Amino acid sequence: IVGELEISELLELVESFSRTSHFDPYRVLVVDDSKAQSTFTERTLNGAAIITRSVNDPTLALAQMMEFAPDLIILDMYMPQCSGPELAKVIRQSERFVGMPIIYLSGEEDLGKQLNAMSQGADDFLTKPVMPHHLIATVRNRAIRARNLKARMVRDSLTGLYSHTHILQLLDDACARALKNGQPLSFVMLDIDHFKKVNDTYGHPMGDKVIKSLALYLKQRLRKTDHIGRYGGEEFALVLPNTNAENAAKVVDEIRQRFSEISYPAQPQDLSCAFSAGVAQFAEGLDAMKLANLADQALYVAKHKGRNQVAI
Ligand code: GH3
Ligand code: MG
Ligand code: MG
Ligand code: MG
Repeated sequence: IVGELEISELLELVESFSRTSHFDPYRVLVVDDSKAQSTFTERTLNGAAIITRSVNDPTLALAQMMEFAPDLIILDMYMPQCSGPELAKVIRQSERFVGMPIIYLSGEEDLGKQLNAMSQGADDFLTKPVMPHHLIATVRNRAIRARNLKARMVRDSLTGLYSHTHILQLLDDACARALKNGQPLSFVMLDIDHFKKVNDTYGHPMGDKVIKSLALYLKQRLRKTDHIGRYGGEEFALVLPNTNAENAAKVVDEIRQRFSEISYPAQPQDLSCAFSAGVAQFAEGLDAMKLANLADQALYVAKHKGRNQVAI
């Protein structure tokens, strides 16, 4: 399709893609050893259309965070298995949860103890009994800011694709899943050929347009279950679940062919670009970093063999 679209139409499509966002209700994990307290907290938040889950054993909190993917955590301070501050400290050690808001909800009224608990990486301290609208307002304010921040970290602002860090995290998750279910998984690194020359000849804004249009084409062409990242300047990374290296190379080569046929209107003459790609398939004993290295090595081979091609 892209071959027949004018670049201006393409960019309009890019804009409309980034404008459509659907609101997901906030998700809150409630960690409290008292079932009565967590039920009360959950009911209050559910009344404000906030989705909740509770764990009464704090040692299960991390596993629930991975599974439930909350926007925010409400934490009790005193629990028999592990205290709130201890749990907060562990949560903060995981790179995945560095930005996760943690709010204490506790009967502790001693300001010194409250501040001490906060110093382990929490954002707020609410004392029981809390007014429902106070709880709801605190959760909403924290959650909206955390989401905005996360969206900025997860997505690349030029293309709307996943950021370098996030695509590697998705690859990490995909490796774990592939190991468990035995399905094939491929990782692809893709790099636009002679891109420096594009910038030098046509200017940086034209370079940006090429990057955006390739991003859009990848989004249009790949499956919903595939993940697309902007790995670096003119480098992209693809996580393709349920796909072996051979099939991945086939799809990427098709995309390569179509992309190389696009003619961008420009002076002194229209511009066409190409990319090279390297494909690597997941196998036991590999992890995200090793797989990325293999794809990078394959990309290097494709470049060396003359560019505008895909290598495994
Ligand atoms: P090769 O075929 O070996 O990949 O050659 P190349 O010129 O593409 O390789 P190199 O990685 O040396 O150059 C990439 C260039 O991409 C350098 C940089 O100026 C440009 N670039 C990186 N990010 C952006 C961006 O966001 N926008 C634009 N317009 N250019 C970018
Ligand atoms: Mg308690
Ligand atoms: Mg490069
Ligand atoms: Mg390049």
